[in-house]
Amino acid sequence: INQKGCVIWITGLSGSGKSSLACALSRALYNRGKLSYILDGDNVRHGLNSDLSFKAEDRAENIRRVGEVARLFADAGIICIASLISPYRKERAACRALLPLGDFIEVFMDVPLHVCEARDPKGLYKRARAGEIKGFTGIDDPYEPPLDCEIVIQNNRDENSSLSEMAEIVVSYLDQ
Ligand code: GGZ
Repeated sequence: INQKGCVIWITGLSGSGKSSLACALSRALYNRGKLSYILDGDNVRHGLNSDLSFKAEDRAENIRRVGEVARLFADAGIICIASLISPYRKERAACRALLPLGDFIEVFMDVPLHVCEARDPKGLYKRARAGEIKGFTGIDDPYEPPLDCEIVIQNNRDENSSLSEMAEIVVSYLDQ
């Protein structure tokens, strides 16, 4: 296999497009003959992390476990794409610290809350505003945006940047 493993860590609010970018990125890498694997928060929470809730300590554990699994993938030479809200800087930094310098690429989906809320693909923001979901990120639970990540993506899909263009931003970063 002609590739080196690494972790691409996509963080951002619910509805910011993390999962969509992860899929587009995986496709773009496949087209270049690169093997990747997606660890998506929403999916992993159905299996490996099905015992975890959304309270702070469980989110921290969710992130920790995904970080450890991502490291295993990277060790195996696979490009691991982790897409989780991962709202806390401390836990993201701990995941970064598991990898050799340069092998953890943090991507911030920089989408304003009001845009995510207007999209609301699963109606979760509506339910959070109605008080039916407690501790929803961005509404009544914190999100700490990265201060110095490798890539910032402004994802206002309707305006300019298409999914494949966003994926290309990450792919060209990896090419360097
Ligand atoms: C945030 C929640 C919550 C609460 C359910 N807060 O957009 P989605 O729906 O499909 O993805 C979100 C997913 C978040 O899981 P993560 O593992 O990425 O979160 S974290 O990194 O903070 O552990 C959202 C849904 O689960 N969801 N309840 N209270 N998102």
